[in-house]
Amino acid sequence: MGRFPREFMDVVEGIKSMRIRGAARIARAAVAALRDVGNSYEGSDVAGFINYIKEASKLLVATRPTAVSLPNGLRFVLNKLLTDYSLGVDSVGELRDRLVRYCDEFINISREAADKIAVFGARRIEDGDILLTHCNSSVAIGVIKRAFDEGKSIKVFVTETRPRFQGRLTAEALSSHGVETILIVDSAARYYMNDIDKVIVGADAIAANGAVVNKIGTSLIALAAHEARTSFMVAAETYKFSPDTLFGKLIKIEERSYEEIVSRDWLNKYPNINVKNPAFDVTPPEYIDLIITELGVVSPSMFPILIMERYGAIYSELEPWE
Ligand code: RI2
Repeated sequence: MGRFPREFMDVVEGIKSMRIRGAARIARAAVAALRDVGNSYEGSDVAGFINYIKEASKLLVATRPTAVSLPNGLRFVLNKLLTDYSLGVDSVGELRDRLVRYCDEFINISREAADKIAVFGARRIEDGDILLTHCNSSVAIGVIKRAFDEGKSIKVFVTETRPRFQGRLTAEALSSHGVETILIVDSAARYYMNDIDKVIVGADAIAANGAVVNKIGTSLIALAAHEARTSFMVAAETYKFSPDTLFGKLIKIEERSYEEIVSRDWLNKYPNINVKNPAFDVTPPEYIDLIITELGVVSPSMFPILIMERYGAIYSELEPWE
């Protein structure tokens, strides 16, 4: 048996393999796993407990590199816990209780943020709008469902989102909610763009210049929307902000296995073919009209200002799990 319980390692593997996926969901799953692993810690050595939590956090952070919601969720919890520890909270029982409280706090903040974004975002959708969405963003879906629930008659084009077809999940979710849904291949986005009133997508990370990192293909859709003068909206919680980008670091784009695109057998027949599979791309702020956050709706250039005003100097060179 390894250092961590099987249930914990299942979550780590689940995030890596994308059984648990979607930026908001992986942040909540990681924080919940940290809470549970802390709860299962046996022993009374406080330094040992802190070390255990840091090690568990490192494993979670290493699962997927792009969705900054995951490290941000862990930072939220660990910064509070380590402050308590440095201020002299010195029993494992007390630290464990606080860990549980901070984890639950983050999970609630995340859920409430999505609810608020749905309210703010739905106000930007008008009766009769034809929308387009890409991939499977729980937050963008929340906005669309809310607009529908408010009685607006809307129609949604959904891209299938190759190579993993998360768009099918979106089509299932929207159609079973009663929303008129049209599933298209990703490359049909420009073909239909003149019929679309608004594009709405989620985000895995947002940079200090307001650029949005989201599922591969998003930036092509944004380009087509820009050309057609179709409004392009992003629905994202403030914890999708990447603090590293304030200091010139780039958001790492996850490169996934070629086997998500072609089989190993097929590729073995053509040794000169190289397959690339980046999971995300970057949409520049010029192509984004607005970002819907739980604190309100802002232009991409206002997004970092909003973050700094709300959270202050949030950057620290040393990660709490280091
Ligand atoms: P919510 C997903 O990433 C998609 O890129 C989606 O747009 C984004 O996370 C945000 O999703 P993946 O895990 O946080 O499918 O809005 O690679 O649910």
